[in-house]
Amino acid sequence: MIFLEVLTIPKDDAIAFTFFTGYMAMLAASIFFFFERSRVDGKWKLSLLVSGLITFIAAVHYYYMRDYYLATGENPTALRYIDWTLTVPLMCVEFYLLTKAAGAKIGLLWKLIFASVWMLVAGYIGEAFNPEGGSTSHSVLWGVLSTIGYIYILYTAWFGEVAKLAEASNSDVVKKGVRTLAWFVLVGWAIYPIGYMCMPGGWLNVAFGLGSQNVDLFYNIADAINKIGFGLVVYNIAITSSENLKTA
Ligand SMILES: *C/C=C(C)/C=C/C=C(C)/C=C/C1=C(C)CCCC1(C)C
Repeated sequence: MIFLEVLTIPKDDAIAFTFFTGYMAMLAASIFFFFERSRVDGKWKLSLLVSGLITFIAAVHYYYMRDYYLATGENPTALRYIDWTLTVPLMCVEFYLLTKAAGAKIGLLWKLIFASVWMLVAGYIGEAFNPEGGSTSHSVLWGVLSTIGYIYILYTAWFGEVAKLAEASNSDVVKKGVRTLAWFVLVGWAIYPIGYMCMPGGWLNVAFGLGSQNVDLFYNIADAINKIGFGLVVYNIAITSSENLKTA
């Protein structure tokens, strides 16, 4: 007899639950962004396409991460970082597209992409090469190196080039929108290091006994907030300024 093993969610597994809802939410958001493209003014279509690509790339990775997690009970670290290495630079593209009308140069985009790749490569080394049983010094060293990239992006969004260009923009919608995205980077992105510190040897793991399964719990919640929320802010900017155009 052949038994086909069907993977289902155990009733008490909150992390599996967030993997499944995360997958569905990312997929639904992508369909929404792709369809809504037809309703916005031409200059916003690329921004909405990028919003949809961010959630779509995440949806595909969630599809695999869900199954990986159910089958092994482990953190899908490689899939997670492949997802982020594609989607975080696309979020940098969103900042660039929003500030382009105010004079943003392509160099700004490259600096943001470099900082995000730095942040993610260091984070990956921290997680994937954490010695068996967990090492605090390893996790702290790579966590701190990663944070340098994060702070650079944070600084650029709040006080640096992105903030200055948005301030100089003649559109109030863009000004307010970029400020909202900067809040996402400050508050929403800060959830990731919390998840990181739950790995074996990480500060929260050592100090409060938070198990390594919490890494995925924090990452899944943060991804939903940041990828879908970020996209909705961009959508809101696009639809509001398209409507302003129509009524003007
Ligand atoms: C859609 C995915 C996003 C927006 C991912 C963002 C990821 C981060 C901001 C990760 C940051 C990290 C640190 C600041 C230090 C510890 C290692 C990381 C990679 C978790």
